[in-house]
Amino acid sequence: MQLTKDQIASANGNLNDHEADFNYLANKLSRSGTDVESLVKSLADFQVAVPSWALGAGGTRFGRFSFHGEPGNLEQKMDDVGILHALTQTAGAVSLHIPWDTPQDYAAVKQIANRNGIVFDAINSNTFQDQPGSKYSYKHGSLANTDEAIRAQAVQHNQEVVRIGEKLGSKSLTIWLADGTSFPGQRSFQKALAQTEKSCQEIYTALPEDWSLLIEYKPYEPNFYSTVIMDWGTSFMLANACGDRAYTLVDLGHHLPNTNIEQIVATLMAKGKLGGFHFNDSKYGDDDLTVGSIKPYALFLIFNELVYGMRHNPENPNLAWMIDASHNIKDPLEDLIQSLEAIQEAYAKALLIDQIALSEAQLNHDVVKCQEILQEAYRTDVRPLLQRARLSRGGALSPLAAYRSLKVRENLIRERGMHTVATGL
Ligand code: LRH
Ligand code: MN
Ligand code: MN
Repeated sequence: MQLTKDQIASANGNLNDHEADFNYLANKLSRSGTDVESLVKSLADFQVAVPSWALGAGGTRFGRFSFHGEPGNLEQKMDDVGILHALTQTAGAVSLHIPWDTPQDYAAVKQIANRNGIVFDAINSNTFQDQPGSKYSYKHGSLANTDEAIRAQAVQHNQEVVRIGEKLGSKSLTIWLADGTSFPGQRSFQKALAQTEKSCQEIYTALPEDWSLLIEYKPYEPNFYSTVIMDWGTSFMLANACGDRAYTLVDLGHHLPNTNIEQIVATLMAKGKLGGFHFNDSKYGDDDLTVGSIKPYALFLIFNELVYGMRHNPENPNLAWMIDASHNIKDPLEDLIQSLEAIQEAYAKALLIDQIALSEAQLNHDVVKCQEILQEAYRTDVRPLLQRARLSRGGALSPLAAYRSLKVRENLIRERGMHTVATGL
């Protein structure tokens, strides 16, 4: 199924209320010196990759519940990203996980992507599960395994993933390792780190020249005593050991409680080493909940640092933005629409921060003013700006309302059936 611009325009209906809301906000912001036109353009240009594994009702490792009309193959997943992009005009990229979503028919997959204006962003390898047909098991690790043959198999898998990505036009490989231990004494920390560094270097040196390597970290889970790439510092060290085109990837859920993620973002960007971002939200750990559902203010503070870094750290590359959220109780497309909206909202609010006034207040040690400046931006209802950005590209005034009024899920069920189970996670 594909949504046409006409269908979306008809779902949008009369835009008079939007015009009034937008004009009110635009006048107010203009009076305080904001260039509203360029702000709307920044929002319209901001694209986030949808992970192929979030399109089915995947959910948690404890249970999967079949969802109606969910995609059964990669082509159908690409169709779903097309629907999301048509509505939101923000989901112009997809991030594949291999082998969960290894293309069978490259031409068909590329054709769907082109038709929907979608590009292939960072591609993800998977050495945290045993793959059918593989000679060795990753039970005791992959890139950090004590056994050279197992490490070589894991390196080769990553190289294979790059070859797949090359056929699609991806330009970066994301690695996330489950390697670690669940009990003290199980493994030498130093040897595991050294093996991981060597394996990462092997992957990095085989990369095409215009590719980059994104190294994701996570403090615990699935191992519960130690994880080899446990934090941003370890990832940063490994990226430096690889070379200029290796970077750290921050997944919002991969931190110990109360970690100051915005400061990590600032530190990495100052060193030109923040390469990618996985958005989600959490209450406890790596909960992978809808972006902005639990801690929207924290997300805003993170975006404040991202905006600052994008303006002041030209040596930092353009970031690979991706959603990494999945659970099993919402319609996955509605959930992704909510995540995309939350990301845009946090970005818009961060763009509204009066940076000149903020640095002046910082120099004057006016702590109260500093907080007021941040919260003035945060308290602004930016939704009319998001609407304007979407409308400027032919998207929906309200993607969620349009999704429901156009009966997208009902149509997908008609096409694909009631009892469907997505591939992947
Ligand atoms: C690990 C992770 C990583 C994987 C994805 C499925 O927790 O965040 O990015 O590739 O989940
Ligand atoms: Mn992740
Ligand atoms: Mn995760």
